Amino acid sequence: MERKIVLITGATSGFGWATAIKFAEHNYNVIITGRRQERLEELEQIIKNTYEVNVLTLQFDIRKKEEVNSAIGSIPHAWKNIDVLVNNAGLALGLSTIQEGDINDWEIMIDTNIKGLLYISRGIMPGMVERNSGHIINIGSVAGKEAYGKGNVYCATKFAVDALTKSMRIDLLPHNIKVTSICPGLAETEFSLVRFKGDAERAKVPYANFEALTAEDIADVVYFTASRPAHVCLNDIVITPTAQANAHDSFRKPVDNSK
Ligand code: NDP
Ligand code: 8X3
Repeated sequence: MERKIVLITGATSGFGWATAIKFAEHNYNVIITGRRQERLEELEQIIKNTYEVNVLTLQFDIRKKEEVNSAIGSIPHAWKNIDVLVNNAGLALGLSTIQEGDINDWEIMIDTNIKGLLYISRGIMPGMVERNSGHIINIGSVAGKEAYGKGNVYCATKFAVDALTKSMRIDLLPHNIKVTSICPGLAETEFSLVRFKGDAERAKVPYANFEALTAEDIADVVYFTASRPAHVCLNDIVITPTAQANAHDSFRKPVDNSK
């Protein structure tokens, strides 16, 4: 049987990296994308050394529509029938009140998390429509379900992902295309290092005294979602660590300073 094909954006780290490995483990040919070419090559080698599947790397900045279009245009014929698109590339930049927000950070988040997702989806959806088959999995966030203090623009971008997921599901309904959003809570990846612009000490804080989700936890759910029977579409999945109830309420173990 012909192998299925998955395209994962933001596969150079975190959820995307783990998701690429998970789909390869399940015999998918994988298209991995991101800006960091050396990471793409490293992941390609890991997958090829471990699984008997094919890997295609596409290096581009998802904020740049010409780069996205040219990457999509460069996909060889044998790779064109993409079964699953995982819209994962994204980031938060900064954590500050809206009145003190950095406009440049806002633009990068909007360009990546909303416009980037739209650019790649616009390139891939027509093929799915033509084949009357496909699955789009958008990585949202608990931040797209409830706004939290200082989250403002990041939360807004993830609310947009939520709205786009719902809209895609409606518009793609006649074309037999599944659309899912997966909305994680706190997960330990490079996310906080990016949010705090390389400040490793500050990046540790969200995960202190707390068992966060791992990238593999999310990859499991992404694959589970993609592997349901043809007539089943999981619409919206919120997944948090057991110690987190929502975007606001987390339980952190008290620190024992007596030892
Ligand atoms: P990471 O920082 O580990 O990974 C982010 C990925 O996005 C990288 O592969 C990065 O690749 C890619 N990316 C970022 N900007 C661009 C760009 N301009 N062009 C192309 N690719 C880009 O974070 P996570 O794995 O945690 O995050 C993945 C997704 O999950 C994001 O959408 C995030 O908002 C969401 N999320 C994360 C949570 C968490 O707690 N970690 C919780 C809920 C949602 P490169 O830098 O090589 O371009
Ligand atoms: C990432 C989770 O709570 O840091 O989307 O915004 S949170």
